[in-house]
Amino acid sequence: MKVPHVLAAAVLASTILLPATPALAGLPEGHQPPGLAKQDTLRWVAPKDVKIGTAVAGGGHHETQGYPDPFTFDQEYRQRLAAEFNSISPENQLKWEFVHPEQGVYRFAEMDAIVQFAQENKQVVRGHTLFWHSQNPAWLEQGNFSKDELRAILKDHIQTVVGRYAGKIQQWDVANEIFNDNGTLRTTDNIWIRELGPEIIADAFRWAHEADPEAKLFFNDYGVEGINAKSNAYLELIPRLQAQGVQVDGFAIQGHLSTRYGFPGDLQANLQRFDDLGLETAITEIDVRMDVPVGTEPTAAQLKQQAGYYQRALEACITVDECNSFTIWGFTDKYSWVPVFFAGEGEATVMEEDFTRKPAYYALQDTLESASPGRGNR
Ligand code: 9MR
Repeated sequence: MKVPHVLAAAVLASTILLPATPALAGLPEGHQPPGLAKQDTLRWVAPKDVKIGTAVAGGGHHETQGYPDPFTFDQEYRQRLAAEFNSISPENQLKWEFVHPEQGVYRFAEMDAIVQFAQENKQVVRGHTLFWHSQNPAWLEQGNFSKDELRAILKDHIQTVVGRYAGKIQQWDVANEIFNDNGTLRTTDNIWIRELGPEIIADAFRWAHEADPEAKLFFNDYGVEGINAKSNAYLELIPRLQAQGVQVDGFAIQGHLSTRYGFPGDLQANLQRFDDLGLETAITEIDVRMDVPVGTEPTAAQLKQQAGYYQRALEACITVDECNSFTIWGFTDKYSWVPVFFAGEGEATVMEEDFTRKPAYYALQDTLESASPGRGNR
């Protein structure tokens, strides 16, 4: 479907963060500002029902490490964020330590700015995350609260945060990484499960649903790409919660991959078995890291292997009916979390630090385009 000219002009205007002036609206179709190839961006070539997303860099990879918040100042970053994607996820800005830094004190400015950006650029937002063992503030983890107090703290947090963005967040990673690799619940490091028992998981979903009945509520985890003990645990848990009347809409697979390991060839079959339960599925944090010793560049073979992984993951998602959201965990190596966490590894995203598109970018673009030839989606 050809995108109507008026619509194209409006999107172009918001994409480059300029006011929609009559002059801009009157540009001939196909006219693009230098450096912004509007028509071949990922969101423009994606099938209509597929959201193509990225994490919005920011919030810091380590509390102890100086790290700029590119969303606030990097204009090229912002332009590409708007031009390429129709779904965005806060990388850190909604995690407890950022949004709830002191007891009873919420800091919403960063997330408000992301939500506003999404609205201006006609993007949906994935909320990440409400219930996790990591990136919790010290006041919470070391607070020695009673069970009743903890329950009230969690309820207040979920209702306040979900309620604030009701109608503005499409999907929530309500619970993140609740299982160990062997499929047992994280009863030690997850404060909620440890202190309040597994039943609290259902309550988290109930409170989120009450605060925004329209939002789609997900479990999200890593290491669940294939069929294994951890993904089996979700396959067993979700229908059990639903049978209790708890609203769970989807299962999300993060997808932090490495070229050191083979591609998880059973990804599609795994997504499909959740789809068969009537659930939505999503890929929420994909990146594909590789070995790049300091002072070296990735080889063409490495980049090709990486592109293949991105492509196969996207194909798996597109093939499964209700897998309609595919998010990369950052789109430029300039701000990727990977080198900070994995010494000697990096290059995990689809663009170089200077935003040059890598083979992985083109693999995504081709896959989206061939999934729905000629259909414009913004
Ligand atoms: O990308 C995030 C990085 O900036 C943080 O320092 C890190 C701390 O845990 O979290 C990263 O994002 C994680 C996400 O929230 C959950 N899945 C794993 C991601 C990569 O660690």
